[in-house]
Amino acid sequence: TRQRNHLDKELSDLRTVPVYLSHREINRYYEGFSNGVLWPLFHYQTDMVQDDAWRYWKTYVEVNQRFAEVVADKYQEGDLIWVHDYQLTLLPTMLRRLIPTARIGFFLHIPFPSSEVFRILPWRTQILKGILGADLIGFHTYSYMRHFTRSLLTVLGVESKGEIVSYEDRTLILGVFPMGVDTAKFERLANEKNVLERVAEIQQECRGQKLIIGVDRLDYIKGLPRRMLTVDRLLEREPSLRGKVRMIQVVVPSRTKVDSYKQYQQKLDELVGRINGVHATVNSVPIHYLYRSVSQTELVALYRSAQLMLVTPLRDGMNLVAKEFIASRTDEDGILILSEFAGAAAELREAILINPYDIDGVATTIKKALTLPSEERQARMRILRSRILANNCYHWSNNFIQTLQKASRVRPVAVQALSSSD
Ligand code: ADQ
Repeated sequence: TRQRNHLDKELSDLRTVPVYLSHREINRYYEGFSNGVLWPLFHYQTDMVQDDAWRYWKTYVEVNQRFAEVVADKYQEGDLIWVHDYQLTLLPTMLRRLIPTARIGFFLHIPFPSSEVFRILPWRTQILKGILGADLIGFHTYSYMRHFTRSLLTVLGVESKGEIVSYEDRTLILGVFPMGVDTAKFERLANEKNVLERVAEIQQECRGQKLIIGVDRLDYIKGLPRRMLTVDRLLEREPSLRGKVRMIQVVVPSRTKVDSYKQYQQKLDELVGRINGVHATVNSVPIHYLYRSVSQTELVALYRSAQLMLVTPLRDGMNLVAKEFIASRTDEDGILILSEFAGAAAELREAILINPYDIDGVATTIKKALTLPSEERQARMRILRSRILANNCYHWSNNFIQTLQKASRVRPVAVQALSSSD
């Protein structure tokens, strides 16, 4: 109790109200249903969906209800409510019941899958109805939004007109809000003296080797084994590159209690060991694998030091690492190889887009990219930079909030006018 009181006080100083969960709830609601069912399904990893999902559903509902009660208790007339992500899909409608006039926004940080994949979910109806309690529903890309409207139609029979959905007696707006990063912060860090010193140090340690980097949370959606196999294939096909390229892969431990993550980590460890065993020379190993979180300084120094960054998720809602890399390249150099299955690919067309499943093809792309002339590297980086600088994380949140303010003012009459004009 003493610990909890202390925590309550600290959170209240941050104007934050906690919702406490028991071990059992964390197990079933968070690890079981959210991360063991919704996460893999929404990322098209259907084999990873836990087959005992039905054991967890009840707790998922209960915890969403608890959040609803806590929010309703704190709610004051005129507040805007912004619900985030797949752990809280039922919350918008639960809140709508408790506070019918509330202005509620919902943003999904992960992909919304094709309706053919979404309808695998036994609770597809409840989840869609849960989200529909919001006035504004936001996604990272147009294609996620289209998948959502298609699911509304096939699962619920609810039609949408462009970005407008009429559901029961209400009108909702859908919107695309590609999330950005704090570009000013990364630019500032990238030019700091200690970061530049660290860049020089890293480059010296590389002794003229081309540096390729990867930075990811440990997750099976990030495509890490295939990425390692791509490096393997590159060195197998081009033995002359052995000792000439160095890959630094930083992996941040995550969801370490979930079994599928533990197995994945083991698989990755073994793979890196094998590849290094095969391609190492007396004085260099190809893959430097760091299984830990690194400081912001070190992260930006890595972004700045690399010739090439590999962002190759099998699916990813957006992928902010790709944008942080671009924001850090104040030198307007560096190449980004980006999976076409990351939400970021919809905006970052000047990156080199690849299919992460095509291991041999990506190996060829890396080889070519490493010899790209500097004018082309810079031309691509300049456009990428202008694009992400214009859409940073502050722009993202302001845009969502302003649209929510407008969306929650839309009444059926106004909607009639809107829909007849499109
Ligand atoms: P994540 O899957 O966590 O986010 P991502 O968007 O890449 O993935 O963000 C990861 C964050 O962690 C970045 O800010 C990065 O700097 C930091 N990070 C990663 N590796 C690190 C390391 N080794 N050391 C220190 N920091 C590290 C989810 C979705 C994404 C979506 C975001 C935001 O899965 O697709 O982009 O939400 O909506």
